[in-house]
Amino acid sequence: MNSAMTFRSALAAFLLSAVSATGAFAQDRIAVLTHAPVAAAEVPADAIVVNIDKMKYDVPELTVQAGDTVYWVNKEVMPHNVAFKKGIVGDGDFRGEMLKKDQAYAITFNEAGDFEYFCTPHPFMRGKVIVE
Ligand SMILES: [Cu+2]
Repeated sequence: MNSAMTFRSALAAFLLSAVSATGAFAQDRIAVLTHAPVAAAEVPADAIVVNIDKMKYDVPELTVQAGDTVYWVNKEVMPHNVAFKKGIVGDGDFRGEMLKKDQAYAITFNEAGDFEYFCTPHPFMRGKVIVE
């Protein structure tokens, strides 16, 4: 299975899960294209990207417009993710899948606001997306 097929399979799985509106995707203020990480090579050339390297998010404070999609790309061997505390993106908390080296994770921000996030296993890693 090539990576493009994997991406489409994950997208189909997401669409199915969106119908039931339960679990990790039942968040009010964001949308996650695929809960499974995608290869960094699949990130569009014009994407808004936050790289993760040397135990840091390289753009710790990022400003975007409502409707924009942000891609996080892990550049190092240490696995990282993107997580939000309870109440930030919905009623519950949100924990993105762990990213291995050269894997990406995309979140679309649908509403204006400040969205502070952190890395689940390294809570000293923090960032913020400001949606206008
Ligand atoms: Cu981390």
